[in-house]
Amino acid sequence: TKDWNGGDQVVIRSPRGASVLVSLHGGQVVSWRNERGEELLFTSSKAIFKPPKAMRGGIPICFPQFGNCGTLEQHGFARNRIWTVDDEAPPLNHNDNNGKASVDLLLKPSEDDLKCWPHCFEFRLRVSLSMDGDLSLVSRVRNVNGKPFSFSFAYHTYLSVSDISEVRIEGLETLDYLDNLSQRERFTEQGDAITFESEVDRVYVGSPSVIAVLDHEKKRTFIVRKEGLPDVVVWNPWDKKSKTMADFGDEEYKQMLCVDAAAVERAITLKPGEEWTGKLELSAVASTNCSDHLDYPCS
Ligand code: TA6
Repeated sequence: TKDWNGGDQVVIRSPRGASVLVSLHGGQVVSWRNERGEELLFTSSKAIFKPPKAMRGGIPICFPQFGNCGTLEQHGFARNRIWTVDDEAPPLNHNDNNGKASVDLLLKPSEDDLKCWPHCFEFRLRVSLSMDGDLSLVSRVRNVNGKPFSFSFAYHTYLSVSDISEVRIEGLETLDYLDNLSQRERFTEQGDAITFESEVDRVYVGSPSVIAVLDHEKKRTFIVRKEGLPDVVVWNPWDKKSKTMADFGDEEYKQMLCVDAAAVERAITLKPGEEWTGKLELSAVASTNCSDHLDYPCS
C-alpha cells in the first residue's frame, strides 16, 4: 500500500511490515526499513531538509551529471527539484511486479533547467518494495525528440553500517577504479575484499551486476544488484573530510558507506526518442545465509 498525503512524501509498505519513504523533493528515498522496523539507510543527524540542499542520506538521484567535473551543480539538479507523482505511469501489472508495492515519480525540465541543460527529457522513477522487503529503483530517462544528449548518473546510496572498520565489500576485486582523491587517476584494485581505514572516494569501472557489502558487527549483508549501470562509486569521507561538511556529524563516517550503482566513466547518450533504463535492487540479508542470495559463495 502507499499513502500519499499530498504532502511531499510517499510511504510504501509491504504486507510483512517493511517500508520505504520517498520524498518528492529530489525523488529521494529517505528511509528503507525492514519488517523489524530497522532503518537500513543512513541519514545524517545534521541533515538539512529544505531546498535547494539534498538531504544528507538515503538515496539522492545524481542526474544529469555525477560529480562536479561538468557545467552543472555537483551531482546535477534532479536531486534539488520537486518531482511529481506520475499518474500516467503504465499500470503495475502483476507479473512484472510480483506483488510489489510501488510509486511512480516524474521529473521534467523547468524553463530554468533548460537554460543550463537545454535537453528535452522525461525522467520516470519507479520505487518498489518486494514481498521480501527488497528495495528496487528503476529510472527511465527518455529523450523527448530533442537533439541527442549525454548524461552521467548515480543512485547515491548511503548504507547504514554499525562500524565502518568492520565492513568489507566483495565483488570489486581486481577491477580498475578512478580515484577521486587523485584527479580520477586510474588504478587497479588488489585481489581481495575492500576494507576501510581512511577516506575512500573511487569509481570502480566495468563492475559486475552483484556486489556484497558485509557488516560484520550487525551480521548483515547488503546485496546490491544493478542493470544498465556499469560502475560503482565507493565513498567514505573519514574524519577530516567529515569535519568540513556542515550537514554531517564529525563521527558519522563510522556509521555509513556510500555504494552507488552508477554510470560515470562513460556517459550515456540518447538519440531523439530513445530511452535508457537504470535498475538498482537492494536486499539486506542476515549474513549467516547470504550465500542463498549471492551468485557466488560468501567468503
Ligand atoms: O561519492 C562521491 C562524491 O562525489 C564525493 O566526492 C562526495 O562529494 C560525495 O559524492 C557527496 O557529494 P554531495 O554533493 O552530496 O555532498
